[in-house]
Amino acid sequence: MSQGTIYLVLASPRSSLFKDLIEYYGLDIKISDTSDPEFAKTFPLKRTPSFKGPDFILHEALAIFVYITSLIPQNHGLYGSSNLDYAQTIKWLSFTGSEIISGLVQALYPLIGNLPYSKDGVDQALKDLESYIAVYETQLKQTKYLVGDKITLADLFAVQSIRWGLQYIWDVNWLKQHPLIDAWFKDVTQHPIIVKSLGDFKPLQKALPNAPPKGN
Ligand SMILES: N[C@@H](CCC(=O)N[C@@H](CS)C(=O)NCC(=O)O)C(=O)O
Repeated sequence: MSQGTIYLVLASPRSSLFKDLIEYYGLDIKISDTSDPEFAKTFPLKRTPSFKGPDFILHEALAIFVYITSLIPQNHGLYGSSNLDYAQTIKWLSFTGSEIISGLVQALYPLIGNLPYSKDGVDQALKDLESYIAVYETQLKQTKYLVGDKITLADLFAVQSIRWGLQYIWDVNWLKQHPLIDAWFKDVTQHPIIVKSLGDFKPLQKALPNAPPKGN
């Protein structure tokens, strides 16, 4: 019996890892998108990711990660190997899904016309993002990965948002200024679960300037 349907916007850093997990572990979950009429009917807020199980629904990326990874039979180590590792993994998933992705939205959307533009607003959002990225960096000075010496779901999810940033507001020069993030990103994106989608990723040579969107 099908394990459910997940609704994703694949370009989004909150959605992209779900497809890789489902395919890598061969889960019987249908991948659908926001054009599916069932999506708007079942999830009136129309936010992704959203999941429809056999007799329940879930929204919130964090909850969907916990549920979907519970369907993977083998001891996959995606949350590390102790209760504390589990808590740390959840901490990083939450931090990435809230602070980092919301920060990226605040910096990027005004540049592409999805939010009203103000130069100061974008500068502030970029500054806020630097302080969030510094939280990853502080951890990566202490441990090879976000939760100790092995890659967990925390890293696999976090690099989705770095990838999104590197398609718009950060570039090769930004990576040079963040050597720990650069090395960690290159390493994590070779992990077997995500290498197919991110292994060949190339960051922008030149990020979008802090300027009103073209056409305005
Ligand atoms: N708190 C939710 C946020 C979900 C969310 O805002 N998703 C974005 C895409 S990344 C979305 O669907 N935006 C469309 C909208 O808000 O209408 C979660 O963690 O999953």
